[in-house]
Amino acid sequence: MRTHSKQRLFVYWLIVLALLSSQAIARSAQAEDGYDLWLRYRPVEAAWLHRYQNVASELVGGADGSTLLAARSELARALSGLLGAAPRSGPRPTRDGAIVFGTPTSSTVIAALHLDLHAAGREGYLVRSVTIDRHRATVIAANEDIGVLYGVYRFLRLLQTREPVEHLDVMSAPQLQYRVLDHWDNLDGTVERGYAGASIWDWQTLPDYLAPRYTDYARACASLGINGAVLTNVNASALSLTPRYLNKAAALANVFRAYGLHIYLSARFSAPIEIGGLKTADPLDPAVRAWWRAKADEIYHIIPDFGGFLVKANSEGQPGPQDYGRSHADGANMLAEALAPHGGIVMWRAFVYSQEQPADRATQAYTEFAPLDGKFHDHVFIQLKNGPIDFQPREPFHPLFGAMPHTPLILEVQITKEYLGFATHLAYLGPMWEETLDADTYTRGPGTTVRKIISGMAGVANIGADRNWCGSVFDQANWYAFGRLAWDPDLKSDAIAEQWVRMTFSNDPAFVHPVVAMMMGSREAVVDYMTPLGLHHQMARDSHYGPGPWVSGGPRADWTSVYYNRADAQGIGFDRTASGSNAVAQYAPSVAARFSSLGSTPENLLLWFHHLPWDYRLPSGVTLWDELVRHYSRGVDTVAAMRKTWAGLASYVDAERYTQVAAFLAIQQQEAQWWRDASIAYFQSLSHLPLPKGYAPPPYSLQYYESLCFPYAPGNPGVHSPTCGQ
Ligand code: BDP
Repeated sequence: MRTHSKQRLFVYWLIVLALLSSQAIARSAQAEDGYDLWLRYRPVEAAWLHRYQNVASELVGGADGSTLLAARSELARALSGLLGAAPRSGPRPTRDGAIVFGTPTSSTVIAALHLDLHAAGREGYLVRSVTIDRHRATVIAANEDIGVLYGVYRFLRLLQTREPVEHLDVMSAPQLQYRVLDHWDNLDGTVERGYAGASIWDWQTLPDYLAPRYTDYARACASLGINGAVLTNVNASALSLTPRYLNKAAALANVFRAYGLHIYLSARFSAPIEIGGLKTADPLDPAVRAWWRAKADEIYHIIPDFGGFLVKANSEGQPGPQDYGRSHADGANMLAEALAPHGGIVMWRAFVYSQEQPADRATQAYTEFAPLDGKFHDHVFIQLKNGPIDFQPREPFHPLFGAMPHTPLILEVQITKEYLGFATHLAYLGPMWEETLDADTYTRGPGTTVRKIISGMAGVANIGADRNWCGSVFDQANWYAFGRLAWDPDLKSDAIAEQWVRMTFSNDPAFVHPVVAMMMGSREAVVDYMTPLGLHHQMARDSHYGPGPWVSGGPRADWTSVYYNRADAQGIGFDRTASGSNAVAQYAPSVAARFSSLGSTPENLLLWFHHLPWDYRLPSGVTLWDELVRHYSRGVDTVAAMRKTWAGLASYVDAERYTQVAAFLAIQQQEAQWWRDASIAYFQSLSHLPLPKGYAPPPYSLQYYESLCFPYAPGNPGVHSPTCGQ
């Protein structure tokens, strides 16, 4: 009996232990809520532990200055997470495996190495395996402290992605000077085109409360080399330039400074009237000019490293210099003159088009800005969206990239997926941006690619107060890819995806390979089920949620879908050749010739440049109508395959992130089907053609799809009673 009860007790304790440890596992799985982004620093596998411990046993450096302290604290945090214990610290290497970090000025150990840091420039770094006092060490050196911090993140990335680190010699410097996130955040906490909850800037509690999240935001940005953040929406409120809000912005700048992150604000052109009490905002009026100069002085007094202004002027109803008969150059130069004495810049957007203008919307920015080339102040940068319309799933490159050789240009991309399925659709945007960077403008002969022309990249942020920052885990990859490409636009999007997957989920090749493949095909899937073969701007009015190829009427033609698809009983597509709007003429002659001829227009841009009959035969022999149906259906099939891939990977991912991705993929599949069916239903009502064999008809009538209405779709805070179903 007694032995029996002992056994029972033993079994009892075994069960208790099993329960406790399963709870611990559940808890650790729960901890993976996405907050840590790609900076998770989870323990490395046993096989790597010893190797990495041998190169990270001691920290030497980072005694003074907030940036070096940030570098030290990131190293300590990361190494204790990855290797289980924080390395010891000392003034010099005392054993093999020290990490020596700093600048020749901050570190005598580094100064004594006489490293050639010329190529590192102001923000770059060198990570090199060296011998110091007969001890093997890794030096992370730079000319400025911020380069050291960037180098630390590079070194940590090597560990996180399980690269060998014994023989390093990595020199890296950013190719682009401006690497900026544009937040479209409003002072009331809403976010225009935001799908990740409310704004992360809590204006109400600033400047007194500094949420830890602000530091984590800056860490994430610095880990990618992002060096600027525009805090406020391009549809700007003048209030953000009043002392109350400037003090709040200054508090954020104080947090960001250590991480090399400069803040910028969107400037409302009419601010001199709205908050300055002037009668005009005419950029040639001396009182207006004086007001902006005083405003710039005031800002720099409290934010000495302020980056400058981002301006949306005379665009979609925003005020601007044209309200006074002045040009964009007059307006931009006035602001530049106010900022330049302090080193600030103006990022002036070329996203302009006017409803009074009968010309093809795709041509209007070029028409207004190309003649102004060379007329801007040195501190003005013209910011261009990747394509001539508006962040569509696929656009050709913006013709202005090839038309302003005397003006520094910033490429603006949209990280938040306004037109690619919000946060619920898995669409990795790396390939899309790579496509733009790769585009050859031919303006100085072959090889004049967009990446060679630009001075900076701006990304419309997808960040909000959601616990996982971006609304979905896979949308974090787009923040990541933006930052990596802004540092080095030569990077390949598949390599970036692989790094991100390894850091965000797992280094196991059985997980990495299928997930990277899924990501790499995901943007094309969206193009397929939303806007194949060069179609564009086919989404629902205002909210941009779901399909709306039938959208017509309303306040302006260039906000409708029919304006862009031009579909009727005969055919579909926008003729932008010489027989149509002649937008092709805005490109260099060889590019114009390629887009003008049907034979040489890339098939994926066919209907962007050409209006074609439904029965037009593609080189494959398939008719345009059949090919459209095939693309719509292929998009849905790709999403179904992505779902299947993900379902097979559950064992590699914690339950919380796995479940959300799986659920979102299910939503994406439903919505891809909806896009396909609604688009086919509408276009078939015009073409009157049968579906090709084997393709299922839409399950509902066109009237049904047209009647769907979503007044509270996210990301559209300004519109209180959106029109539905038109
Ligand atoms: C469009 C958005 C709108 C923005 C505008 C812009 O729908 O919310 O204000 O771009 O970039 O894509 O200014």
